Amino acid sequence: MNNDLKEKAKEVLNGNYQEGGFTIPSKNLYPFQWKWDSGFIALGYAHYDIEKAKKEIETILDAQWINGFIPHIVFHNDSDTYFPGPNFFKSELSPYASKKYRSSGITQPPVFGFVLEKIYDISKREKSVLEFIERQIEKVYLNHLYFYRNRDIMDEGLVYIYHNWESGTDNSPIWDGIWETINSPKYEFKRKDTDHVDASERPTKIEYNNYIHILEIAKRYNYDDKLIAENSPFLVQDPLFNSILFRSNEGLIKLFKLIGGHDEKINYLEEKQAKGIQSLNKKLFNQNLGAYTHYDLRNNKSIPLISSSSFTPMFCGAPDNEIVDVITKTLIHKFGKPENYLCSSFDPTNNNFNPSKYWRGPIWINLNWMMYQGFKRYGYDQLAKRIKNDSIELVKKNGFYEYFDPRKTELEKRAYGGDNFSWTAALILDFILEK
Ligand code: 2M8
Repeated sequence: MNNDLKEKAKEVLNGNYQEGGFTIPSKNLYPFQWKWDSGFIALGYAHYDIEKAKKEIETILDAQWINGFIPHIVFHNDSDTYFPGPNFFKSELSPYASKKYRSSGITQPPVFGFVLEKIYDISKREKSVLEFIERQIEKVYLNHLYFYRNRDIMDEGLVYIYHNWESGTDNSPIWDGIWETINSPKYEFKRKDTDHVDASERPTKIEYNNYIHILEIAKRYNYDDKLIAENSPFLVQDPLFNSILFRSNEGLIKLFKLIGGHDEKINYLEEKQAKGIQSLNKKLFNQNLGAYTHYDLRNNKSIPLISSSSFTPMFCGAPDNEIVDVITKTLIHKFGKPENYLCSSFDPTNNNFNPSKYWRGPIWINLNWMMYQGFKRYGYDQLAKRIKNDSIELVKKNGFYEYFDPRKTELEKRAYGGDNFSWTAALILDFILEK
């Protein structure tokens, strides 16, 4: 029944594959390799072309810095269709930066631990895939070490992000209050995203100015983590970012056990994991809202807003059954009205919800995929199925777009952003082909 969709998904991925052995998220709009995109993309390839899956992971990990950091964009190639590019980021400012590739100086969620685990399962535990994992896993472990050594300044097992682009949920209303605390000077720059996508579907000019401002601060400190932690006006503990880190810890622990001989690393990760989950439940679970929320470390207060990130701790198994019951009710009550597809990226009952603007409301297939995994993990099969079916239906009706309108009513347009978007294709493939 879904054969057509499957073939089209492969076409999208193959069409975005580049000669250098990596895959761009979408033509023109995102012409380089992005960190968390590449993880989801590799997972999609694993279903029909394991060599491409391996290559995708190899090329992103090859750009790792010597301190374990993995940048959010790797500039393997030149392109003038994106801003900010390599000449803006100037990764060479950091003494740790890769000498081989230019890159950004911010990161994105650490997806590779769980991606390697999934790829191994998809390959039906093939020996050559485990051998490949053995060759790559140290780099992924080093990336986790980087986070614990540099981004867990309170020693809580929770790591911070210092830029909204690090969260992956770029212009979420979650950050609005932080922007109000920052008085960014006006920068001269030429955006390129609105050459490709209608401005109404993208962040505003004022928001972009703030994004640039935080990057300028990081550059002023040569991307030094300690100085950034002391000086950046944006310092947040994100439930999504941390849940992905924890789910990837799980993947690494499982794979290290399979490989054998890595007891010290396993112990280290298990210790961090236990501490992190405890802190996540204590610090980021908001009993009044019935959801996990972000914590603003710079201003020392929690941000009382609900987004799709609020439900992702289920993906890493953090909440107990009581909390799961509470957050599921919140999801159904606020996001799950019958007239909406699941799941909006931001609380539809909040005044700042916008169903067509990027991370301020539309549905994203990667968030749906993580939530699906989370609900399945806790045995909420009906809800998991609804999320999966909604995702497939949206793509079937509208194409492999970047994000989708949650409203089921008649609309002139309900799919937005980049077309032929790689992670949409990759994760729809996984939805259709998962065992
Ligand atoms: C979007 O972010 C980039 C900056 O990293 C942008 O708007 O230019 C986000 O959706 C992010 O999560 C994603 O990884 C990236 C590429 O798909 O695009």
